[in-house]
Amino acid sequence: GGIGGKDGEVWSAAGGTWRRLPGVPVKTTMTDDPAGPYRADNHQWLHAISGGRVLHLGPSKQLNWISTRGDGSITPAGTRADSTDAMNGNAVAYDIGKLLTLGGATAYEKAPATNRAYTVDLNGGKKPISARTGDMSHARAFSNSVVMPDGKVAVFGGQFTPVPFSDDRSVLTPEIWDPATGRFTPVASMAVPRNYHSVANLLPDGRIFTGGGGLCGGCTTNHPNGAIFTPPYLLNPDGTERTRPRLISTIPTRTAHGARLPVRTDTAIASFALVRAGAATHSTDNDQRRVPLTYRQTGTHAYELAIPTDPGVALPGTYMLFALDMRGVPSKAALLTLN
Ligand SMILES: [Cu+2]
Repeated sequence: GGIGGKDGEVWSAAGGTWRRLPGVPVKTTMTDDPAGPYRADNHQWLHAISGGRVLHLGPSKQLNWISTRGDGSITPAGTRADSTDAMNGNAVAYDIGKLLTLGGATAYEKAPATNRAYTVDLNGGKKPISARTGDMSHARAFSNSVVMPDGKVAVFGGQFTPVPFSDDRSVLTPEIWDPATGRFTPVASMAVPRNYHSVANLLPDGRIFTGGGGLCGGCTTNHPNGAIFTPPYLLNPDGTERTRPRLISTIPTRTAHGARLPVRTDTAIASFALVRAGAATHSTDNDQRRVPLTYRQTGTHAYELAIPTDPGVALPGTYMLFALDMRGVPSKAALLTLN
């Protein structure tokens, strides 16, 4: 409630209680929005890592390290290369300590969106390393982006100039970003605009749900419906469905950090990945993250997966476990809760 003054707080799962962080004033994290604090503190991109620390990596052009210990603290962590403020853009944790940011605008509404995208890499030490990657074909704000089990990121919807409850200049062509090339490739177009209040989520079968948009009382742009996107990795060139690898052993529904997980499959596997269940709202999804797993082969189509020991790498929560074959085709996922 209210406008401004929303300084940091930490929620404790154990007690169900909130603790204030007087050392984490919201002011440091705001964009330069012409609408002032009503908009400037909105929809922050927050990425939790080890030791109770969080990288605040947007939508303001200024990045910050946040510590949640004691009273908390916040310290500057550079910028996203040549990025301006990118309100209503997306940030996606596509690999361990690696995020893709894209789109957004310098103001919450009625400012032109950007087609630029950036990588932010936390693995190099103290300061995150930001770099410009390929541009999208389309400028977008109010889009949603989803990391897939192979580490590529699919972006859906958005519009050239963000206007809440409007579908003007909607982008109907999704694009897929490849971390290996830094390029975006357009894919099959959507029938329904997905802008303000829309969502996109990876499904346990490796497809992607896109839905919603609008959803105010009497707006003409309400979209109380959804669609399923089938990524190219599930299809042969002629459009028929590819044969998928299968997890054939029973995967436990719960496991712990540092656990070794035996897995049997029906074919040779090239990689395994955990993708954390998303929580998409207002073009922001701080919950989704992809964690590729290290593993060793123990027999024919038999593997032992190493669940990361660090809860800052594999945040507690529910994950989809995918096995990918030599062609990059993912299995259907087993759901696995890490706590
Ligand atoms: Cu809203």
